[in-house]
Amino acid sequence: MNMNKQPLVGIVMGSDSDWPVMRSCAETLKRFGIAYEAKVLSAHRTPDAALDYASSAQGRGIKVLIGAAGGAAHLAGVLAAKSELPVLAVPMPSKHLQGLDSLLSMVQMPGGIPVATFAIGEAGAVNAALFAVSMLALSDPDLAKKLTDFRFNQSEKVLSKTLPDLP
Ligand code: RP5
Repeated sequence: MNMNKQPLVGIVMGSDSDWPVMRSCAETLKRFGIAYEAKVLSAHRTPDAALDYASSAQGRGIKVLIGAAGGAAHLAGVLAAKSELPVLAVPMPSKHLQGLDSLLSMVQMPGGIPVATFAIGEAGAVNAALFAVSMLALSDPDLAKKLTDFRFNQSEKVLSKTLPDLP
């Protein structure tokens, strides 16, 4: 992302095939004006690069890591193993098990190395971004105001819905 700002959130996904889902995570951060970096790194296909990325993230000014992967989805856990930053995990809808495998792989972390796991797919991708916004807003009043406005507008949108009359 080119916002000429220090990236605060690192979005890492196991494959570029995850991007169609994770794009909504990046879009949500962008909507709040949060600079992020998005990368493809795999716990299995590029293990050394994934470990290097995680261990250097905090030193480079990243505040939150978001890891997305599908199938045997170990990426978020691997990031958490090498970084004390908060790690948010987004299970990808996998080809054969619809993401249940991804969800279970991500959520069942051993005690001591936490990963916060979100819903499978796009809702999880958006919510991981919104959760990062909430964390960053704790020390950024302008961002906190944007989040309040976002929630207000979202409620207004829902309340304005009408249902069709029965014929
Ligand atoms: C995981 O394997 C990726 O996160 C992706 O969800 C899944 C399939 O990857 P591709 O075979 O599409 O590259 O590592």
